[in-house]
Amino acid sequence: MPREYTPRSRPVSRTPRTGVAPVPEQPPGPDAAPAPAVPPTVTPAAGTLARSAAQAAGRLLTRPPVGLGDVVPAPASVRPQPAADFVLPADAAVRVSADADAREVAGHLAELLRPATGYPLPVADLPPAPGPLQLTLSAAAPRGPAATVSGDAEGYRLDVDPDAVRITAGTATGLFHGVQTLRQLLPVAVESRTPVAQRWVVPGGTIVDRPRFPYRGAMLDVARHFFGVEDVCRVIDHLARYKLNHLHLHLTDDQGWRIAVDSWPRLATVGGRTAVGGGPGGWYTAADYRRIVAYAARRHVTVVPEVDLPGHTNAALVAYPELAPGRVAPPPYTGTEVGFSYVDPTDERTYDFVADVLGEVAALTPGPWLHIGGDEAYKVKGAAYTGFVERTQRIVAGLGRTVVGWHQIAPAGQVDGRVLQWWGTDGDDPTVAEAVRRGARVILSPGNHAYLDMKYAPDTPIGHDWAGLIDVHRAYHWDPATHLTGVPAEAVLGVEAPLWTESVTSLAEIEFLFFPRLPALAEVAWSAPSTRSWTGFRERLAGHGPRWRTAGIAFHPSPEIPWPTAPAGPHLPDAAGTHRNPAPDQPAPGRDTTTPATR
Ligand code: TNX
Repeated sequence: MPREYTPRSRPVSRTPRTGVAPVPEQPPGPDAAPAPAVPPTVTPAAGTLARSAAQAAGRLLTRPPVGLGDVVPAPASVRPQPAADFVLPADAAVRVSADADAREVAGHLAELLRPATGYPLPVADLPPAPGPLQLTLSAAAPRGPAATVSGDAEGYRLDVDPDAVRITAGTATGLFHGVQTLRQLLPVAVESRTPVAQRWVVPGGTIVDRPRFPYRGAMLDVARHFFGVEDVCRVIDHLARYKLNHLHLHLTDDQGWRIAVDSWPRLATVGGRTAVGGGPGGWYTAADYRRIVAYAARRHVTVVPEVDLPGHTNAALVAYPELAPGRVAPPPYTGTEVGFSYVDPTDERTYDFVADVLGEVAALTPGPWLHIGGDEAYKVKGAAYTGFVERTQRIVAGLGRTVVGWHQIAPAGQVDGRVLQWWGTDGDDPTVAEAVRRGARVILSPGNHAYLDMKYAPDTPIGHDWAGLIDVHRAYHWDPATHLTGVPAEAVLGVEAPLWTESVTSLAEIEFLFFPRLPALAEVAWSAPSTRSWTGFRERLAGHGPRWRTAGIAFHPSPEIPWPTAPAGPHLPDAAGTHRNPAPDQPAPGRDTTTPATR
């Protein structure tokens, strides 16, 4: 069962912006272009007046409940055309360029829309009949940052007029992001799992969009507490919704080893049996892991596997004591201290282990990255540490992959393309700046802005506070391009929001810490500074509360966000202070293991 939360405060009431129709005119979103000039007035005849009054009344009844600018993360450009709204017809097909990846995206759009609309939405190739929903691959489409991550440009263009919604992109990934935008432009009820009688209106106009940074991610620590494949897939859905394109899985730590390795089988079967607080743990078989990778790939999310070395290895040492200094098996560890364990960097057998494990993980992982951890290895100091990291980096390069490591690996020698994941709390790190001068790139995960395991407020019932409290404003209010002294924007690959799970035991708790901060960090990573403002963000984000509620996603009803007044009935926040959908077709979020909670 999800742990009960003590409500911290009630959401601020305000006039509903979503979920109630009709809403006469939406003010343009914060990113909207100025309204077109009003045409000159002439004195009209009575008949003309009557006709235009009737048209105006008709418009009042059909104005969509969402504004074209109400998108998170904020798009690069938004031009509303209030007279050009689109209504999805029940017999619409999704028409798509004849390309296998684009067809997948069209299938994904149809799957998103079918449950709530109840429409059949067949998928068919473009041309011959263009039809009302069109997904087109075009070399002329907006692209976005150079293809530094996956060779994939991610921009898209969305045109909405009364005849059609057209998404155009250079790649299937761009089309996919356009689909996520379209989803947010439809009424809240689009999130329902059962058919809703509703006019499916999309606001007219044009969005042209592209990401600011190519790497936008979140991390899930499946080592402290284990989360099964279904939970991880649901997390991937959350990332995709906000155009995040990397899921970093922290697969190994002192408390548990979570990935089967054929050449060292006891890592999973022995090292996987523990978790923080003494629960049963668990691990992914190769087939489980492939399912996660495939599910992510269909949502244009790349999995970044982390094997944390040389510290954070107690679970591995329990399974294979020959890797331990002195070859003595330590007891299994289910507490929450860090920095005490390490594999012996002076023993050749350690490097067989590292090569075997990384080789198998790489073979299961199509993405370019292998994350080698490197954090908090307090017992492996100086040259022993940098020597270990450099050898491990060479192993990764030999596997044709790019090294990612926590920023502690900065002093080690440079290998091509190396990426440091920075998790410090003050923006001054000369060692990282020096590594950047030697060619390293940086993923920013500042502990005091991006760590989703930090509490929102002193009374947040789960989470840590060693890096400070992180409310939504703190998650939102920083700039990756200027955050670290001596690390220029060109060296910043992107942003990642890590969720460590010492205190997190269920999917509902993951969601409670994700929402609403994950969308805030997604906007930091995706949106150009000129389109971002806290005022605009909190207004746009407010409309997502009802979406999460309808989708059964738990969230923290932060008092910083002007949530619409919850409609009466079952969608009110429950007594536990999180919002969730009680619809019977929703599986109750929760873990499939029964690990007792620890604080
Ligand atoms: C530090 S940040 C860690 C993790 C903990 C986390 C808790 C980093 C690279 N290491 O081992 O889980 O703090 O917030």
